[in-house]
Amino acid sequence: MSLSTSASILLASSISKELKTIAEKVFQNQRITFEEGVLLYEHGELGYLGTLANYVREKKNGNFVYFNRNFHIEPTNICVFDCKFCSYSRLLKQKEGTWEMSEDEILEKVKSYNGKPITEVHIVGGVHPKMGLMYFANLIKQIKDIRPDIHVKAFTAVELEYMCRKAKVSYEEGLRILKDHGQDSLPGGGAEIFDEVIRKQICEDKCTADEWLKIHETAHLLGMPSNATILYGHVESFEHRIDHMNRLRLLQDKTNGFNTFIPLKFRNKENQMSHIPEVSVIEDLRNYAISRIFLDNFGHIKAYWPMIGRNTAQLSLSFGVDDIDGTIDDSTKIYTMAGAEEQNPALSTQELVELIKQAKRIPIERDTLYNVITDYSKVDSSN
Ligand code: V47
Ligand code: SF4
Repeated sequence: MSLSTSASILLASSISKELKTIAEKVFQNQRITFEEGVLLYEHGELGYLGTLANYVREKKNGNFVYFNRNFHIEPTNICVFDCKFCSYSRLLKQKEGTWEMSEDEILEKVKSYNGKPITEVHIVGGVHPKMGLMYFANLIKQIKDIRPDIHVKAFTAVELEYMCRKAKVSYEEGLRILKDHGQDSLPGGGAEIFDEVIRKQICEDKCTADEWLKIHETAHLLGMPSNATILYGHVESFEHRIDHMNRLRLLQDKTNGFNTFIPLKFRNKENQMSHIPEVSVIEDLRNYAISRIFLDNFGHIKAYWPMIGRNTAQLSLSFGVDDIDGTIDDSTKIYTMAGAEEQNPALSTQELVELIKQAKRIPIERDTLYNVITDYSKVDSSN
């Protein structure tokens, strides 16, 4: 046997020993370290990762898969920032391809859902230089006047940082104003990759990682829960993905204010990073699984089905995912413009329920805070 063959056998056996140690830790409900997270990315094969992630997923969420009935409002795609991965935003001075909804159009859209059992409106968009904190606070108040029952999940930390800076208020003051006007929680966008070097390469002019984390921490302290995302599969390394999740895990230890973690796969259509190939479905599934294993203090892992498509969303339910977002009603353009699987994302509740049942899981319609609205194991699905 040559020296290099025996060295690689030794290496392989030490890696398999480490993978065995990680498996033991997971089955004993112990937290894995940064280095172990990286090792999972480097050496964990799909079946092994799926087994571990499914163990964690079933311990936390049994056989349930959550979804909600929601729609999106994207008030504008005009944005002062220039994220290299963004296919959706346009500068104010650009004439083509921009949209700006008027206040009346936004309120009409909300009214169009009157009588429909929608529980959440998700409001995000470009960072428009002329739409400020008080404009949005009053908008939310009017939305709540129309639909007092609806949960308003609005504004990424990127939008909030800009609004607070322009209005010359602290994050706490800004968030308090929005909360008093009816905002209930924050979506998870704008996190991208926290590592400062990568952030500079892909979105250098928007809020920093520390600002993103501070805004979410402040929201949690004010009683506004939030989500967290990661944008993966571009120029980042496995270390950067684990570093990102580690910063979230530390904040969650402190506040317990995150509801769910949403891995977002980089899509490469018509943006400044279009030369970067997209990662495979196998890598998507590995990434969901490692997120589930690493983020031991997050209740839920969400697969955003309009982006990865309904087939991969179904598969992800065996790799740590317990939430597939909502009905959406064809109300978002962020992903369709970036080349997502679903070009007109809308699923009826019945279709979502069927999709989950086909994966042999129990569909649960939830509200934004994961209170159960309907447990479909107790409902005749022909209804
Ligand atoms: O921050 C932009 C991402 C995010 C691309 O909280 C892209 O429930 C892939 O955060 N390829 C905004 N991703 C959307 C978001 C979100 C979505 C669904 C649910 C929730 C939630 C939050 O979209 C941005 C950015 O990371 N994004 N361009 C692209 N080319
Ligand atoms: Fe603007 Fe958001 Fe697009 Fe960045 S990702 S350019 S902040 S709309």
